[in-house]
Amino acid sequence: MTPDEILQGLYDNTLVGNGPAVLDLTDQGLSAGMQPGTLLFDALIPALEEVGARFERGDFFVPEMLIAGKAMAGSMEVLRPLLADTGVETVGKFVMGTVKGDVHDIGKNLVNIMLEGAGFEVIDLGVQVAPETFLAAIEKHQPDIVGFSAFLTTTMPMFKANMNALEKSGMRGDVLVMVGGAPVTQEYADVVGADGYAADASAAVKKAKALMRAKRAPVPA
Ligand code: B12
Repeated sequence: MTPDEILQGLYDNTLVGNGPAVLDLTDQGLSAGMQPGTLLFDALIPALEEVGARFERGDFFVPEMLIAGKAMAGSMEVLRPLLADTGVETVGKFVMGTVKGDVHDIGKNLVNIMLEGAGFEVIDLGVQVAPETFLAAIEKHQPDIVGFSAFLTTTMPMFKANMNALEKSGMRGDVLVMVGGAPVTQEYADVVGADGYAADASAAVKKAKALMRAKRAPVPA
């Protein structure tokens, strides 16, 4: 197979969520001497972007997003350490977790996969993440953005608890905050003082990228 055929195959198979083929083509590409960054930026990320676009148009639904994301995640397991070695610059660093009291993680994981697909380094703290755990992770990893996910009306108030903890720690100014989850709305995000909200994984990536652009090129005062 030529490098172009490998890239096309990676793109096509990621789009349809054919995990074993994606993994096989990743191995073939690397064995043929292709750069991990080429496989990521010229095939996997464009495929996930297309998945996001199809989802927005209503041509793809959550299951298609999940299987495409999973297919890419398999390849990322192989590529991640190699990318770290070659020093490919990430778009930004994102710490993500489902808030305390909440075990829903399917939506969060989908956002993580799409963020990784877009070139973010994602540190996933898992579920039932207490405010102090978020704080410790922010201190340790110094992320650009922290994401809080909640799927229950009873756990959404943890956003405010996390924000208060951030303020109290003095780190609020160092990190942007994004919130999301099935019951969360833009209005609720505004009330808790988050910097960004998104209703789905594709919109989350767009918002995160926009926040990074604003951060890197702040409007002069
Ligand atoms: C699967 C599921 C479960 C699974 C979770 C498995 C898992 N590993 O996640 C299990 C069975 C464990 C579960 C348990 C419970 N669940 Co439940 N669950 C669901 C269900 C059916 C699907 C949720 C889901 O994963 N959707 C798929 C994803 C992809 O959803 P999504 O919203 O589109 O995700 C996107 C956005 O939210 C956004 N997003 C998500 N996180 C973030 C974060 C950031 C930063 C950003 C920017 C964006 C973002 O991007 C995502 C990807 O596109 C929903 C019903 C529903 N239709 O939502 C109920 C639901 C959420 N559960 C509900 C309830 C009540 C419970 C329980 C309390 C039931 C019980 N009595 O035990 C427990 C609570 C457990 C706990 N303490 O957390 C209620 C919540 C009602 C409410 N408003 O509070 C729901 C709505 C069902 C209902 N209609 O009653 N549940």
